[in-house]
Amino acid sequence: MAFGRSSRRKRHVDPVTLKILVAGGFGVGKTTLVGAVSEIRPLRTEERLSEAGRPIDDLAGVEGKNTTTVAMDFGRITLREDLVLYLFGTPGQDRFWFLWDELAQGALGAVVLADTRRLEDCFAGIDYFERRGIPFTVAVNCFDEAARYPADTVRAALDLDPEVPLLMCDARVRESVKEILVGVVEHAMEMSAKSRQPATT
Ligand SMILES: Nc1nc2c(ncn2[C@@H]2O[C@H](COP(=O)(O)OP(=O)(O)OP(=O)(O)O)[C@@H](O)[C@H]2O)c(=O)[nH]1
Ligand SMILES: [Mg+2]
Repeated sequence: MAFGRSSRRKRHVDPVTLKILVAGGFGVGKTTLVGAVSEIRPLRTEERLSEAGRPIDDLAGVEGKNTTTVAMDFGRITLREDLVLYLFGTPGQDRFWFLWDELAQGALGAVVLADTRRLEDCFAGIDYFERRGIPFTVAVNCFDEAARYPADTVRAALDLDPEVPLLMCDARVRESVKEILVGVVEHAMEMSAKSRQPATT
């Protein structure tokens, strides 16, 4: 009897854990995105934006913002019972660039968040992942106040390679963020399958 029972019991499978970076310019919604999907209380390293930082911290579009990430955000989401993502949100300001190489180690892929009001702020993130061959997708965080543009217009403005997916999202909404994360995992898998195929030329 005992044998029969245990054979019916579901076998425990250790989930695959993948590391995903969430990058993008200052105030684009990285901390918000990690907080929206994380099933653990996200670790945040927020500091108050001070009067002293005012000349450097351009708040146009996010005037209500009074904190900024100074090291990273960390969160976790179980996409499927056998697939867990660890999310690392990067600091958005240029003065924290020195942290990026640490954060990027072992990353399977990345999401570059973009705000159409300050598209140029995500160029540095895109360049970074392109140069290191880390698969990434671009997610436009559709702020209520920002004008909407067709995906192709944004792609052209960013000069994205055709294979890089571009999606629209609301960083505050769990389901919307989940879609973005599934997208980046799928894209990274495709890229890795492609790189294993023998060259055809
Ligand atoms: N309306 C709207 N507001 C948002 C959205 N995403 C984020 N916000 C707000 O925008 C501000 C910036 O969000 P954060 O998540 O702190 O941005 P961040 O990219 O982590 O910023 P840094 O770490 O300073 O680079 C916050 O006040 C959020 O509440 C969005 O999709 N729509
Ligand atoms: Mg942040």
